[in-house]
Amino acid sequence: MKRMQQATRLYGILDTGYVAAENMSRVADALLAGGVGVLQLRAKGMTAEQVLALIERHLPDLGTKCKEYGVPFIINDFSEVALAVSADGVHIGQGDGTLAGVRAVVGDEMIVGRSTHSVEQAQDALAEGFDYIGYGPLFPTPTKQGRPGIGLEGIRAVQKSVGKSIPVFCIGGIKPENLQLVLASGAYRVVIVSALLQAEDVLQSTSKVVSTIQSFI
Ligand code: TZP
Ligand code: MG
Repeated sequence: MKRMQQATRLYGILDTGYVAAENMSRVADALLAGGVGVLQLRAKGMTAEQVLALIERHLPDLGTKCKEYGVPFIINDFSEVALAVSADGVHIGQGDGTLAGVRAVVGDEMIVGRSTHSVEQAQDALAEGFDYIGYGPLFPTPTKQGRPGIGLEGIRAVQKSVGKSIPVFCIGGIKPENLQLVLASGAYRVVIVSALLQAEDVLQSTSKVVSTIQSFI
């Protein structure tokens, strides 16, 4: 498995829809200390310049902290921001262009991930050469408005079709309450956004989720 660690099973997202700028650094620390294996910064509705300013003002040490934890730091949507802050990767959706377009900006070393919503899109992402995929939303979620939940039935088919060559992260509406069900439906890796960011104790919730995931082989 290139670029991503085999052991990485929980992907955390620092999402500006849930965390105020002044709390970002504290919440990032809690996600990292709680045991996320990848950390993405997602700022829907912001421009690249605004995301860069947010990082400079509120998260100047995040890249260094992620390195200390051995956790890849990923920027959602903006290749130029990833390059400017020396992030470890970029994540793009179906409508965000091609892998070649991202590589033209960030070069060959960065991790580049793609959101997928079907077996076909997962296959396409694999063939194109993405380093990992997200698959979802499994359930409808306020974090990704306007998208239907695609259910749990396709998880095994996607994982089978992608094989072991790149990691598949299931996403969308996953919470401590349904995590066992998601794992029992074949998910090996998951992304959890709102349920961790809105937890009373982010560190403790993250580490509980990590324990639950690890108890599932
Ligand atoms: N892509 C598909 S679902 C989703 C994204 C970014 C949001 C997942 O957030 P949550 O809060 O864990 O449902
Ligand atoms: Mg996008």
